[in-house]
Amino acid sequence: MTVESTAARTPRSAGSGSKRAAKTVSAKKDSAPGRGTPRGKSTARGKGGAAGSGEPELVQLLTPEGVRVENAAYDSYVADLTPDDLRALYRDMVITRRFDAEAVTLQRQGELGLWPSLLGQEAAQVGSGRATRESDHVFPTYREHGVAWCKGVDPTLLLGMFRGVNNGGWDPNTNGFQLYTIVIGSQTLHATGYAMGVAYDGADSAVVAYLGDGATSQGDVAEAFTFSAVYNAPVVFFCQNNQWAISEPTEKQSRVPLYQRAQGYGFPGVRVDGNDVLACLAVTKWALERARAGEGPALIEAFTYRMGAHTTSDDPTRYRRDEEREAWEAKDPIKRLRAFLESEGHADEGFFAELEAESETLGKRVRDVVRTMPDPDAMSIFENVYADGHALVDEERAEFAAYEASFADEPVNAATGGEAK
Ligand SMILES: Cc1ncc(C[n+]2csc(CCOP(=O)(O)OP(=O)(O)O)c2C)c(N)n1
Ligand SMILES: [Mg+2]
Repeated sequence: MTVESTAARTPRSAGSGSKRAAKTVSAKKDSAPGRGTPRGKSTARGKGGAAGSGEPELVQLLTPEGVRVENAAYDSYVADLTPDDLRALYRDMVITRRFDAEAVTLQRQGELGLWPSLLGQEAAQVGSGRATRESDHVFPTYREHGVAWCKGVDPTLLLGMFRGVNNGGWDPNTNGFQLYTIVIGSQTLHATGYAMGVAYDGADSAVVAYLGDGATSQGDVAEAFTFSAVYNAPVVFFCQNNQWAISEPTEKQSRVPLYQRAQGYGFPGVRVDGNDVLACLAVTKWALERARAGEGPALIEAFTYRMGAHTTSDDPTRYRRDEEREAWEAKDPIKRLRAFLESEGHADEGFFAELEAESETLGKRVRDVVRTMPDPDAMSIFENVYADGHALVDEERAEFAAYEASFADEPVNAATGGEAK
């Protein structure tokens, strides 16, 4: 298979009178750097380009300043977005960011043991999440709070695991959103196996496996790429390259841009502006459509930035510079969509004020729910280990029950408030 550059980022002066909600800026035809169309072709393709020009091109539909730019290959995937749809994408990102900030604060107050913030990655998650259909199945890492939101998982359910009161907190089958996975890269294999099953069933759905830049160094990911390619599995690997794997920068993980890895496995790879919600939506729709059409896997590298710490246990000031963060602040995903909505007259002050109030209400709900989460029954750890019973689990359950029961006879010390000594 060949990889061809199809980048077609072609700005010119703003047009007017477009019927589309998302007005575009287009360039003279002959200045378009790319070619080809993503629709219905099985050709491996990507944004290779950039011979001698440093960073490769990425698919971008909305500049950091909020100007819509034309992209011949991907425009059609967002052409039907109405002003309502655009406001909904904005709402998703704002709500997601507000929820995330609340979780960070709750961790700081001792209500959660740990929290991996998604700050800065809202567009990558909302764009890709909204590209999925209800029947599509998602395999997240531990940071996909925005995708969970898009799949309809109640945000408060995400917090139980980080409070240590359950091992996941939601049923993966209810919303097509698997449990969070901490073992880096392992979910790409789960997703591939699931996608192979989807193909065997002949189901009209696809699978999205989320992974980080660091995860691409895992053997599991290499195996997932191999299996998905040879089995032509309907899985989209959505890699959020947030530039860091804890304190390890991407350049120490790969000699080539990550999306180019796909070429060696025989499927297309595309780098997209991960802070551009429209571009993430368009590229993921493209990849999901071809997966559902039996054209196999694709790798999307969403080029973005982790604005916060790796988790609340991490201090990024020890390994990265303020200037780097500041440069990415100028590319903020929420600010750029707001600028676009305002310049197009798609949203007024009333909309933003209402959204602010809605976010505050969610914040309060999250606080209330977390603080009143009941402690789990000690024996519940044995539930959901296997779908059916298992002799070893039964044995361990009995052993633990006996251990717990051994405390029953211990004398209670009234002076310590009833605590046994
Ligand atoms: C198999 C495995 N090795 C190491 C770790 C420790 N670890 C937790 S997060 C992380 C970095 C992951 O980076 P990346 O894939 O870029 O995802 P990000 O956290 O940036 O979203 C590592 C090494 C782990 N959880 N699992
Ligand atoms: Mg990373």
